Amino acid sequence: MANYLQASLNADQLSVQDYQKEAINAGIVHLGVGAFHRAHQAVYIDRLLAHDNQQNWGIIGVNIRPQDSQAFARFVEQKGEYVLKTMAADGATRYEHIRSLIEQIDGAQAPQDVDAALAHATTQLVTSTVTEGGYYLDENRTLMLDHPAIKADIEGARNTLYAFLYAGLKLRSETSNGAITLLCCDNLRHNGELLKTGLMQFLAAKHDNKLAAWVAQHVSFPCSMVDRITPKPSQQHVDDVRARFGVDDNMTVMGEDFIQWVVEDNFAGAKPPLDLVGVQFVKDVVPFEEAKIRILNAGHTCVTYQAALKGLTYFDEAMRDEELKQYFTDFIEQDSIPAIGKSVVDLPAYFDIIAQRFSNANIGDTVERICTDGYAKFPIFVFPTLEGAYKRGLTPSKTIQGIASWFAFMQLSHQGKVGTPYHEPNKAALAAFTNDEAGIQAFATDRFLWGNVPTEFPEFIAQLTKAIQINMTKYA
Ligand code: CS2
Repeated sequence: MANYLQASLNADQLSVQDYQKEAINAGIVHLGVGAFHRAHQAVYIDRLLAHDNQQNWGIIGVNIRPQDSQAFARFVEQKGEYVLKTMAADGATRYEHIRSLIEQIDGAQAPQDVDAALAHATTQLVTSTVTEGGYYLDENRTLMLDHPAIKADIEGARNTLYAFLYAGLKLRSETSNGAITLLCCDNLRHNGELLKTGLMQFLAAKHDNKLAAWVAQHVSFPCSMVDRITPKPSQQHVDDVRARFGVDDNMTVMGEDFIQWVVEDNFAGAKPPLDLVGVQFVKDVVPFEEAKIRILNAGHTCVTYQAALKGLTYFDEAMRDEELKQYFTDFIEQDSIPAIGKSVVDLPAYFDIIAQRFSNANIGDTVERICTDGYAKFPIFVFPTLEGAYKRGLTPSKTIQGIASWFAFMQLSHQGKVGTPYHEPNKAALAAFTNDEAGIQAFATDRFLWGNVPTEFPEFIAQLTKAIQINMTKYA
């Protein structure tokens, strides 16, 4: 694909970083090569590879899910290369040819190759984007040992990232023995700590004290905040790339022009000097992470179900809907920012930027994408504001409105009355939330979703019940 693209139609419209791919060596293994990775981390690394003496940071892209093997095979055919299109709110667009994923391994087919990559002395860093639900931790940060995927992995299967990390780190401890950094790039609060606690509990369940001791000595788990709105690539986008550059790019991605990555400066392995390409290394990521999760992600989550119930397709349409725009502002100003309290981040300024990004009409981010996976998202994105506000003596009524709209969406979607499809990997967990007294009670007291809030602040139950009734009447 490299040559094809370079010699392609309109090659002058496609920017490419100035390095020879043949001269690049791998230094990073990435687990979960989804659209977000391809539009974010792979782009930073692509830029880094063009700097003097930074040719040892190529990425080995690893697929860990059997259901993604087919799509991954196409990526392998493309030698890991693809076109990224970014779009600014003013309409400016840019096409980039990204080449930093220099090797691909389908872990679902060849798990031992992943182990070898993780064990290799030149591998300094392992990054992961396996979605928020991919870490299998409950509200107490306890690994879900009863979950079928985790259960099977403890017995030697390969379903989750823990099974891959276990086998790879074990081999590493027995061979090259080098220190290594595991950098979680999913939207979880304190994501590095969560990855660490999940992995340590997995090792305990495997009764592998020796490896646990090795990990404690040789591995670091920095936290990081990652950000770029990356819509699902539309058919129109794929067609545009084909027409413009004459290639059938199955892995092309599109995103907004904004990009940010803040990383805790805590590397056990060698550290890629990503500050050369705009990454911020900081001592404490928490304030950045909290701001992003509670304003951007929670903003998305609390608005999106209302947008779906109103029949909107694209998220920027919600920002042009008077009621939803006002709701979003109120949610952030009345609930999110007060619940965060003091921060080194200028929260009102940060909110303004996010409101502008959400209004970008050129990216075509769908309400459907943002509605996906609600059960995993609410506890991470929305719960901290709910709890934080109550703890400060406030009633988080806008947050409750967002939660109630999700409940109404679930019900009406179940009845086939909402146009937006609901993709929910945890559908079984929602089964008890029926539209009656018992169902609403089960929803309002679900510990995975709301932790101790219903017991510590029992008024939440009545307030949510009332909001649900209002939403059900409004949208039915
Ligand atoms: C979104 C995120 O899925 C979601 O709910 O909020 O995918 C969001 O677009 C990214 O985190 C932006 O960095």
